[in-house]
Amino acid sequence: MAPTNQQIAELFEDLGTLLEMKGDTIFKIRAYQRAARTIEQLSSPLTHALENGEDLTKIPGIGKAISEKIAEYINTGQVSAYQKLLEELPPGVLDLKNIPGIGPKTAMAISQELGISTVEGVAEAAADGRLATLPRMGKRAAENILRHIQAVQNIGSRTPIGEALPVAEQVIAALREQCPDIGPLFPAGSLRRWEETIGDIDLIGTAPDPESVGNALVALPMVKDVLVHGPKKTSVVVESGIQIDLRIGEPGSFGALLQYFTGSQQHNIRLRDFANRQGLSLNEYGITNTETGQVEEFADEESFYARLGLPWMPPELRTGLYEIDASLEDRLPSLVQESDLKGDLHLHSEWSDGNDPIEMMVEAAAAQGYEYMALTDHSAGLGVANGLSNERLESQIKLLRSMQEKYEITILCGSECDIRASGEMDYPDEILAQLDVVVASVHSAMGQDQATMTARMIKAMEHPSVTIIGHLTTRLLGQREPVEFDVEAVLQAARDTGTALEINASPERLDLKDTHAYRARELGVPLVINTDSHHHTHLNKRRFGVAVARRAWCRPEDILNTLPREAFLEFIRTPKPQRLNVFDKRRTKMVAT
Ligand code: DGT
Ligand code: CA
Ligand code: CA
Ligand code: ZN
Repeated sequence: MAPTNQQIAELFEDLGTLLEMKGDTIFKIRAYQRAARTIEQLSSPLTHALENGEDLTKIPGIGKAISEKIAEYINTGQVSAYQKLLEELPPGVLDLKNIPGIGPKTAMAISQELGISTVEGVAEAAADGRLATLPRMGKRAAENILRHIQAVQNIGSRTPIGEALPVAEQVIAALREQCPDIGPLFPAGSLRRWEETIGDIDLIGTAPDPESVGNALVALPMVKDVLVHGPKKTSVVVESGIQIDLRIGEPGSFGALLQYFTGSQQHNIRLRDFANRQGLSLNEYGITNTETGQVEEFADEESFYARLGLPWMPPELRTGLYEIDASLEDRLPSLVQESDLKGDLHLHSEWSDGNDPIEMMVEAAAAQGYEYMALTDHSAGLGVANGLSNERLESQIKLLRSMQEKYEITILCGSECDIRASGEMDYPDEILAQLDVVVASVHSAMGQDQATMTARMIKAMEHPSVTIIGHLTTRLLGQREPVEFDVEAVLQAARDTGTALEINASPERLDLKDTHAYRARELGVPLVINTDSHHHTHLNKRRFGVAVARRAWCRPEDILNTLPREAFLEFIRTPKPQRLNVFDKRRTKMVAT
């Protein structure tokens, strides 16, 4: 089989890692990493480009050497430079490097000094104390590595939403193509509720010929296994290993079907109790009067809920916790939407570890219809991320200020500045003071104990120039556990210092997660939805961040970057913590209307 772009991108990512292990030059490592990013984003397969005789070096970031390796991979199924590196290095060392908390050097040390070549082996060595004896490791770091390995095992067969949603969209598009007369066809279940991980994808729809849709599903090229193929339900497993349950019902009872399979199970149980008390019972076909046995059907969810005396509830709220009581008391929030966002305050360019030139990122933000954006390349503390020295940051500020006249969108000068292990910032105060927006993030020393990490975060928030804390917990879904800290103390400090907290929309982070964002909102912490884009197409990922905010019951006025330009500028120009007044003013006003 010809390799997919994804596989080619992974090969270059691995090549970069192997070179890093060998201690090769940063320049060469970065070239491979950037090629990997570019290839991942290409809209058409490289195999086709090669067949058509296209010149791959025309693609930005792909030079002659890389283009030859792509051709070699496609033509022979392997790349000799890669094979050679693999042979030079101890077996399994790449797998070890993929464990969070283990960098290239540690991976080398583990395989050379402990003779370990598997993830399971590392877990054992972490548990029995051998891992802690390695140089620069220690007990605490070893424990953290064990936690990360367990995080991967715990996610088990659940799929992060960032992977599941595109699969669902692809299947829906393919089914529509095969059966043009299909009616509504939506994701239901956890995907419609925007849970951060998805057990399986549920698709619910109607069609004049329901069986034809099930037949079309089992015949899709991406389908690897058929579990159920019946008149009411079809279940398949697609290539990526995700299960898809498809149910096609009657248009007249579509509301009950969609409602039932949207769940959550807990919401349905609460709703059923609520209905039972009215002498009604619920199922996926409709609402039954328990006395007469008469079944009422509902074409949409609104009429279904209305029959129970309830308003329609956004799926993100259907957890079975508070939403039914809130709706009875008319307290359902009107939730923030993508179109409410007026800016993105966390964007990277090729000046640090982003893929694209500054202009491209500015234009991508403008294309979203934003009124403002902040460019926030990394500070110098990060070696491979190509962070900006004081001098490079100052010249970037000059450049951005000079670019402004060409654009309608307000370009804010920013930085994603490392919070050092001590809680100090990675740039001197006088440099930070020149910036409009400072996103302060933890990228190192993630294994600190809870008290140290809490103090570190609070110290960063007390800095007058820090606008936002980026991806607070640093977790990577299913890959890296969050850092340990006192969540309540940190959220309270955010409010006290007037520091905003980021909801990082990047689907591998989703950090803050929904429950943290919920509490932050209650405390009156300004929340910002940022994409942390490293590529101009990543700005579209905001939908995942908006979903977290919605699951946290956030209205537009709870989200700082829904403020119109003038108000947002007033916010950042007012010193902390008084700037909270700008945020609060709008919150009370909008609550009243
Ligand atoms: P998942 O797939 O684990 O991420 O979570 P869901 O919520 O998508 O669960 P799934 O796929 O098993 O079922 C979809 C929905 O169907 C679920 O949210 C509620 C409804 N449902 C399924 N089985 C039951 C059940 O036994 N009782 C009730 N009340 N509802 C059910
Ligand atoms: Ca499901
Ligand atoms: Ca299911
Ligand atoms: Zn970051």
